[in-house]
Amino acid sequence: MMFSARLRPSRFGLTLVILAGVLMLAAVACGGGDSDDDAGATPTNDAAATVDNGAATELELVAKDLKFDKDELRAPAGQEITVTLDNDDADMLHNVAFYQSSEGSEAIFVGDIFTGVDTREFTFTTPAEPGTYFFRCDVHPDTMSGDFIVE
Ligand SMILES: [Cu+2]
Repeated sequence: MMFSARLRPSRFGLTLVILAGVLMLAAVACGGGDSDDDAGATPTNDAAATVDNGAATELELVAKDLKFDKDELRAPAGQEITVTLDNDDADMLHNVAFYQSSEGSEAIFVGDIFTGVDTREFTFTTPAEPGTYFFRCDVHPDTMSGDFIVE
């Protein structure tokens, strides 16, 4: 009885030591794995990012006097693009939203509606399929819209 009473705490202690050891090993392994991944992946990612940035499409759209300054926006298919909306209408709400068609039912990307004068930048991925899509201001869809041409 006394023997087992002595054994249990020591076994428990041993278990703790083993657990601690396993956790430390896991932490070291994870840390090592992460830094290995970083070391291996960083140059590749940077190279890819540089190439992407070089070809990155940045579209700029100005909303003024309840009109967009463009009725056509062009972008490459299946790529992340940046769209800047410059809302030049003081105290007026505008946004820019991209849809599959002029029905405006299937959204590709919907930008926040915000009050002018202000500017917002959005990033989204264009459709993989080239074609003529649609963009509009959701607040003024009748007067502010255009073709979103994906090539
Ligand atoms: Cu608007």
